[in-house]
Amino acid sequence: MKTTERLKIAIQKKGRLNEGSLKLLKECGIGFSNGGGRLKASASGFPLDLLFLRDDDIPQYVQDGVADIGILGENEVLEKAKDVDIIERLGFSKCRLSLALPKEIEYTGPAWFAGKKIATSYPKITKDFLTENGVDAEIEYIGGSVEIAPGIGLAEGICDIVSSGSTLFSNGLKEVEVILKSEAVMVVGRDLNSEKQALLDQLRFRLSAVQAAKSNKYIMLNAPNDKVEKISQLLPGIKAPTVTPLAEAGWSSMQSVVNEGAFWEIIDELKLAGAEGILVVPIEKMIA
Ligand code: PRT
Ligand code: ZN
Repeated sequence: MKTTERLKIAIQKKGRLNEGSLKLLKECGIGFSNGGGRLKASASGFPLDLLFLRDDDIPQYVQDGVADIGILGENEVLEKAKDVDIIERLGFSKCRLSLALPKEIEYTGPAWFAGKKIATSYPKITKDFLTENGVDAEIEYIGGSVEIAPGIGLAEGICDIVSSGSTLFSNGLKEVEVILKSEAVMVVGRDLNSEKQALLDQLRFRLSAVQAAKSNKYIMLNAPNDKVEKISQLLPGIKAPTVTPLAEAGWSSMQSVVNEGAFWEIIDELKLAGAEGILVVPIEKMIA
């Protein structure tokens, strides 16, 4: 289909999501040049315009149609609760949103927070969690450096993003409840026209090829001919493995695709079955 439309994607201007978002687009064959920290850029390799925004603003802009799609943390999508749908989980910027307390406190479960004050930049998600657990606590919104709140007497506990846990640790806090496991996601507004929808489908096709490639590896190995059948059963692949004769009589080369997780489970079995010279290499794109 010929189209004059261009899809508009909002990504974080600077911060933890910026690099991962641009890398993912690049892996989808989409490049751009952004001289001088502009707000907007036109991509090459796909009819796409990029808008560089604060992540907090992305749900609103996508809801209003200023951008058609956006990449941001799931935590921010749920907190802002705008009219947008999550259509892809992108697997980077993984973190969790957790409740934390001074480490010396004995935590007894969500009821501990009843009548207490919790400092957070995520008042909605925190409130929803408390409501679900039937706990009535006071929420104190603060925009940043939430981890210092208990130390300065602003609140008894906090609800904040945790990644390695070192920020909590160095502030004498411990994580007591994980409210949300978050990662970067792609969101879409509710009314794309059909041309933009078709572009989005193409972009998602590229994304799925990139994501599939990341979770699979290409495996090559040598095997005695009489072991080929047994080894074939161990290698799931997209279809059956490719088997070609080696220059050495009685031996074959076998090639297949394996899920990265499954690879470590079958490696011992492959060796036991007689596989030698096993090579595992990354796949750049995978279309099943
Ligand atoms: O300027 P803008 O508003 O766009 O950026 P921002 O400052 O709001 O966001 P930014 O760039 O800090 O984070 C963007 C998104 O990255 C978040 O919404 C999360 O989805 C995700 N993310 C992943 C994180 C972290 N990891 C993270 N570690 N966001 C924040 N942190 C902070 C956290 O707030 C805490 O202070 O890092 C500290 C904890 O890290 P650890 O490793 O010490 O546990
Ligand atoms: Zn932000």
